[in-house]
Amino acid sequence: MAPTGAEHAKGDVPQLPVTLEELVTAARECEQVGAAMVHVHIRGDDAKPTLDLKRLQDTVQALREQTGLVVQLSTGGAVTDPEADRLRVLDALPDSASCTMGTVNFGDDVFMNRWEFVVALHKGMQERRIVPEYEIFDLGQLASLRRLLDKHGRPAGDKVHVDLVMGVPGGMPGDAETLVAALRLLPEDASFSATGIGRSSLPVMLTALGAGGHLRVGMEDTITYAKGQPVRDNAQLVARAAGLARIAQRPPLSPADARALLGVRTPVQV
Ligand code: KMH
Ligand code: ZN
Repeated sequence: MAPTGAEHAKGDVPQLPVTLEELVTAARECEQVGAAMVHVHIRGDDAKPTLDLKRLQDTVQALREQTGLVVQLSTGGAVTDPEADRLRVLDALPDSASCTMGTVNFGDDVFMNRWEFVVALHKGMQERRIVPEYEIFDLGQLASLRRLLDKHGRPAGDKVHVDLVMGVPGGMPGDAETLVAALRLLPEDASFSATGIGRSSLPVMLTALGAGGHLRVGMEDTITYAKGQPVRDNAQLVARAAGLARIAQRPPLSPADARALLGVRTPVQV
């Protein structure tokens, strides 16, 4: 689950978890209703996105102490974050970190992920034994993932896990046809999860369940639960996803199962 993101302002979405206390509370509530992993963007005292290393380290520690979730830090940050700050995220030694596989238009902005930068992230995670989640915003990025693995080797833990982030304005659409098209391009042994931004949340969730995928939900991606109904909190989204997964006879994984699926190991400082 992705509780915060970097795009929504606390002033517009008061229920968004932005302090460490709010984040840990959200993570605990979500774990209780079926989440296995937390994808973390943190905020500063001004509630704006930050990649401050000390704050990231404190966040990883607090989530490890107070939840059993797989702790994944975002290296995507906000579209304005410099590459050096995004690479430094790895020094907070999370269980997992995101690694976006290419540049994509992102609404009116550009989410920049140069090839050399992607390679540096991939290698940085290999060295630190951090498990990557390869974030895919468009189909061509799956070809880039194959190229990355061919040229630079398998990730830490030897499992390839992909997250399809669908429905970003500028990226691939969040619909069933596109999700099925993505499956053809996945590395052979990869596992995948999917999330649909905004109103594509439910179509993507239902298609991913039918196609054998895992789910990501959270207020990073969706702040409207149903037409005209703001999301109450992250646990509301996780509970709905867990319920649909049970109906689909694909009940949520425990955090321990997720660790095994992803090949999570103990990270090391380099
Ligand atoms: N906030 C987006 C610009 C990631 O976490 O790795 C990038 C993002 C992807 O959310
Ligand atoms: Zn993110």
